[in-house]
Amino acid sequence: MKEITFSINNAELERLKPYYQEALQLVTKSIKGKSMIILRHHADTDGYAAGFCLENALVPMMSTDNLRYVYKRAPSKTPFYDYGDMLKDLDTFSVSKEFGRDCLLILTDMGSGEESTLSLERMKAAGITILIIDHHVMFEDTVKMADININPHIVGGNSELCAGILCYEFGRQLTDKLNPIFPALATVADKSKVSDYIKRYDLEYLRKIVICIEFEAFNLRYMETDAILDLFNEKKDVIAFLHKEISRRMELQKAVVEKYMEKSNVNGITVMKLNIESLNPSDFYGVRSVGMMSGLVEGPKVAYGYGDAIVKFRADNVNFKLSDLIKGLKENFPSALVSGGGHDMAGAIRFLPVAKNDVLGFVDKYISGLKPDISIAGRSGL
Ligand SMILES: [Mn+2]
Repeated sequence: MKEITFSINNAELERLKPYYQEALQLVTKSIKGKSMIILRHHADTDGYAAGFCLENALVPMMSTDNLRYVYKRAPSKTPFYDYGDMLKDLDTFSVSKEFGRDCLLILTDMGSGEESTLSLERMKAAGITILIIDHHVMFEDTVKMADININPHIVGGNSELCAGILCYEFGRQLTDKLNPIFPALATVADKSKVSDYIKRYDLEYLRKIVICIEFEAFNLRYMETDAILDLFNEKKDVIAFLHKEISRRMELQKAVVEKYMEKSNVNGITVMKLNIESLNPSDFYGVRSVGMMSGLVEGPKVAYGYGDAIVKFRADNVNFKLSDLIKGLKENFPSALVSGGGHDMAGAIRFLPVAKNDVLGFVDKYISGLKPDISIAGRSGL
């Protein structure tokens, strides 16, 4: 196998080389042996970018008349491996096994958190080989289930090398035909601070495409179609009319958020909160309310939207750490059945509605102990 080279200079990528090496060997061997490969990716811009980079690299290597016998790509609405999705995949794999095929599950931009443990354990027990390419915070018991993990957190890194970047660099080892706009769009969408990929593009142009992708990804939900590729392929006319309408609706939503949020100042931190369940919580514009809220002010801030069973956070310039908050909640209120994750400055916590007051009270207490810290840049905005 030829030597691994990356398109950018990055110390974490360098440290990930042995993991790339191992994963490339696994994938190449699986394709040669006509294994059934299921590729699951998070259904957001970063996840789609990651998924398409892998698909565009892997599929041309598959020599078969019937691609569906050896390959399937599916988006995942959740950043974890949903148990129902897993059962569906397991069913597909069991048919492949009957025809004597080995099976490889690839998860990208998802699958490293605690919520994926059981699904992965079930897959592992069925003898399925698992590769996870992700940048989310890793839960130890979860990542042990995978045969190989490519995750910057393994090598002391953080989440800045998002999945679109990790998979672009992976795909580049196998083909030189990948469009560099994939990692650029992923960088913008995930608010990564890696500047290498976006340099060659106009930032506003990338942002425009990203919001259109997020819109279509949202509406695709569980569907498997390639239509969204039009946007990654920069179809100008589609992007233009989509962006116009999305922007109009966003402005309307922003006005709602601005009117109904509660704003206060805690130790020099702007704290914004909003009852998101009383808005339009499940439509494209509604789910962006917390991001919108956090984008309304500059400086140290915590924005959170709460419902009966969820709190969503966006923090910036403050020593906020979602994993600490979740740990504290679990210790203090085991009966709230708290779960959640994501990134330290942006993510969600789920809990039982019966424990709402306990959880929200603890959240307020946690926030009142925070301090501004401009060295900690978060993922505020949309
Ligand atoms: Mn991501």
